[in-house]
Amino acid sequence: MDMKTIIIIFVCATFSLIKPSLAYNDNSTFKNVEQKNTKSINVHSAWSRALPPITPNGAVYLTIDNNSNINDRILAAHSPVAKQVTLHKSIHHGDHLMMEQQHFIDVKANQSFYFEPGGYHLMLISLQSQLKAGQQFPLHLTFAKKGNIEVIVTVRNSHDKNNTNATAEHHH
Ligand SMILES: [Cu+2]
Repeated sequence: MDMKTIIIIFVCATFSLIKPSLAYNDNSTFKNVEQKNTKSINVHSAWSRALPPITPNGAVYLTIDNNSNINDRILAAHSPVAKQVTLHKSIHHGDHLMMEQQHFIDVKANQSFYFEPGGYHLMLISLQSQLKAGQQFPLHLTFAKKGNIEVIVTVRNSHDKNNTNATAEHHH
């Protein structure tokens, strides 16, 4: 493992040290992003697992269909339920399941990209309140070309049958 890899790998438990009282980022980064090709990318099937009280972090899973002929890239994500939302990939390092932060994620032309348990996910850092089953909240994705897309995330219990992609549990 080279030095660069060591630097970008971290465990999300680190974030439990961040006080939730810190103000979360405002949406000022959205203002410079133009809205283009509004029908070319479809974000759907967004869900998050219901969590016990005082759980510091959560994760969002969703599907992105890039129906255009243009490669695009996710640069950032935001949600009012968390202080910060980061792009993560779960990786196996020996016996350990770790999470590697991604600075961006490519969503190639005419392809779908899946955020799902055990793989890529959107990490909700420092939740502002408990995520309860049945609740819904907005999440904004910032794409390099498409601009901002808002998706509504539904909170589900982990035993719900709809969580069919839950092949690997992943602790935060
Ligand atoms: Cu993570």
